[in-house]
Amino acid sequence: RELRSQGLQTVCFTWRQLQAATNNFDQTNKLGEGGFGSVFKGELLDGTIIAVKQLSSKSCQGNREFVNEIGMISGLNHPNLVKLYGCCVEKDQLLLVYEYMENNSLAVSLSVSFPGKSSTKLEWPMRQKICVGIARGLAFLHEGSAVRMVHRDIKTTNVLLDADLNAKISDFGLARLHEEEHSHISTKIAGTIGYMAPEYALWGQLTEKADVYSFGVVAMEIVSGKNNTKHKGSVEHVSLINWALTLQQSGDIMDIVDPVLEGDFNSKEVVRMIKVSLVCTHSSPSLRPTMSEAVQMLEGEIEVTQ
Ligand code: ACK
Repeated sequence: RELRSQGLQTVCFTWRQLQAATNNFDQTNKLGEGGFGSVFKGELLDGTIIAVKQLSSKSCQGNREFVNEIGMISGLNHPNLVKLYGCCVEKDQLLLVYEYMENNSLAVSLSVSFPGKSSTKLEWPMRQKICVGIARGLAFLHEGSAVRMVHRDIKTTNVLLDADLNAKISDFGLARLHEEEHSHISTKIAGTIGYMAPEYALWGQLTEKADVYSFGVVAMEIVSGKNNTKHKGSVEHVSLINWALTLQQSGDIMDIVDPVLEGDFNSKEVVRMIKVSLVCTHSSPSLRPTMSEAVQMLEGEIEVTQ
């Protein structure tokens, strides 16, 4: 009702349709789970493969995020955003229906060997394409669509890869509308430690530059092959970005690069990606580029200035 009153166009699936599509939410159809609940693979009668996210919590928070997610992305169309097909609110269930993404999340793809590919790891051209894809999706969210928004939870588990390894941003449960000109101060900080911009984590100062910071961390994970969360609190490295900065300052910038990529990349592109990651994670939000500038930097159309 709340969504209809906002005039939103979302396909309402019936419980029966989704039950049939997922073989009654059979465990063998389960793609995985997160704090929100479980995700099931399904097939609609017309052959469309779908992913059904079943929110487990009936708590206020789960409800709010559910309504928020639909409100934020229904009607948004971009090749780098996971498409929401619709939802179902029957039988006390909260279900979101998305396009199916064949190749897991970026977090999984960076950490495990890659089936069906010659290399056991994601090859450099793919990593470059994924990084630019995420940047394009975010640029669209920030500047390209009718509604402008901040995602607030950009991380490698929220980037999914389709059959052709196109990166698509998912999980809009925490997304917020972008506040024009001045920054919005949030009293409730939400997001993921390790990816959160310092000004947001410390003072709740929320602008699109908070996503730019998180993108920079993700870009560093892509180029280094290192898992940001594993670095957290480790004795060796305060954080992935600090570790990279130390290497950059000591003059060994190429030591940042994932060792499995040896000989497999164009070093100019790799250096560019490292620089973009570092400028995006600048401690001062005003010195971070916009996401469309980051796209141009990654593609070599404009220089990274810091
Ligand atoms: O990394 P994964 O394989 O990709 O495991 C997680 C899991 O569900 C919990 O989020 C997977 N997942 C989420 N949305 C989709 C989707 N649209 N298509 C395919 N898998 C998905 C995600």
